[in-house]
Amino acid sequence: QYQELKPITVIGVPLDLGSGRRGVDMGPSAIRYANLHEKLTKIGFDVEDIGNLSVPTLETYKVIDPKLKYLDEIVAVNEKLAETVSETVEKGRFPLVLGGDHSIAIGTIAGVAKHHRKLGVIWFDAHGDLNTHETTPSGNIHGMSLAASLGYGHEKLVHCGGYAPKVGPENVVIIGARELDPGERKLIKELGIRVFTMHDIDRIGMARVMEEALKVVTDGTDGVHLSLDLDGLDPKDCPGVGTPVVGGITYRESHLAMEMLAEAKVLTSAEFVEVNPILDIGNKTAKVAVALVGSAFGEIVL
Ligand code: EXY
Ligand code: MN
Ligand code: MN
Ligand code: MN
Repeated sequence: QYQELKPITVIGVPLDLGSGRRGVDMGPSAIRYANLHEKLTKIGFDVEDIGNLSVPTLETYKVIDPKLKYLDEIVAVNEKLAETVSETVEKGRFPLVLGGDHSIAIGTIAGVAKHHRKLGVIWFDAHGDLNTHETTPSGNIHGMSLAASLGYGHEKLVHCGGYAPKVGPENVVIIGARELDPGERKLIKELGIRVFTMHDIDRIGMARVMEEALKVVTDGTDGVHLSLDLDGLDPKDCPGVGTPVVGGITYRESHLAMEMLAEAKVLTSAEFVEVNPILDIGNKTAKVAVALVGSAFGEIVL
């Protein structure tokens, strides 16, 4: 079953503890404000929105380990998210998760992976999110979420949902990378993770990148998760993100990627993360997120 036929459940996760700054906790509201519900119902989907998970705020917690900032709070939210996403899948509904910083991918993927024999993951991001507490330059857990889903990092992150790993490196593809740390480059080499950097996208074009990417995430898998970090797009199109990096994916390239995903009819879960309305201009980034959701769910596939 793919997104074309499934009813959708929207889950908000206003978490900002995984990122170094406030603001992304307002991401879910900004995306709803940009008419997400209307966008999906207009395409013809049955959409329920279960609101936001309850999440602690930055002011009320102190950092215990500077290499794993707010670990316990983030683990608690992700355990709850994994449960909620898993229940959604069990009800035969498509989980559409709104962030919140990218550490929520740990919970989303934990909630989804156990329902699949083998899961593919498309990680659309300027970053690799492949650090662990041993390699992180910031201690921010949003930069560790893909590593944790692959089974690398602090065991409380790796074992979210009570099992590990969630996904194999042979079924992961990163699209849009343009800021990778030494520890991430090492892990990419060791695991042979397919990374399409901005250089690759410039060289071979997004259409070819998506053709290759779709091969990777569907090879032997029975489901594909899209983890879309809005900072994967160029800050000119998406200024309202936690960690902007110049020279990103254009508005049209990102739509082409989503439209090809819709045509492939392989998506079984998705999350849109790192929208920071504080840094945004006229809710532009949230509007892009909603537009991309529309493309990913077949708005223009005739
Ligand atoms: N690689 C840097 C770090 O690990 O701190 C920056 C990570 C940014 C993560 C954002 C969500 O993509
Ligand atoms: Mn409705
Ligand atoms: Mn990210
Ligand atoms: Mn990022």
